[in-house]
Amino acid sequence: MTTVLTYGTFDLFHIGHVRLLQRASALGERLYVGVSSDAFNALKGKNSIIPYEQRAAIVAAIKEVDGVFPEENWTQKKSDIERLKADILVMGSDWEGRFDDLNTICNVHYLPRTEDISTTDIKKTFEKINRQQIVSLENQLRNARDTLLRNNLL
Ligand code: C2G
Repeated sequence: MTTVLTYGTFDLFHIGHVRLLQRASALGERLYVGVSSDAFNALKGKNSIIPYEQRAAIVAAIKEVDGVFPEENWTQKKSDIERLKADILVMGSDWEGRFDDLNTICNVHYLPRTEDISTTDIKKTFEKINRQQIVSLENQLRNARDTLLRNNLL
């Protein structure tokens, strides 16, 4: 029974996350996922939009996932691998090489990231929409004010 382990924030859950979990799952019979806690995200410099409980529940609902636990720090991977008897640690290619030191206790495997999708890009899209909405509202207010002024109502 091959056990696979992976970690992530999984904020604003998207297809890149799904594909990573599906490919990780295909490497064994069991897949466990360490989901970054809100506190650990802050340490990683990532302010997740969705709180840990919901991010963990979403990942746990993926049919390929057999178990979820909190990732609280950078140093718990070795004890997680031993506790879960993980045979393979899988991470996306943006982490290439970062966890090779764990090769002494399990296979470390990096999978290509899914192109053209990221939580950061999703956040930027929303920020852009918000900015456009603010500009539009400012223009409407300016037009209304000019109309009131022209009619000596202001
Ligand atoms: N991922 C991917 N393709 C994307 C986006 C993400 O394959 N377009 C992968 C990442 O490489 C990672 C996993 O999906 O393996 C989760 O991504 P994040 O939620 O961004 O996780 P991250 O912040 O990289 O946390 O200790 C390891 C860290 O907890 C990993």
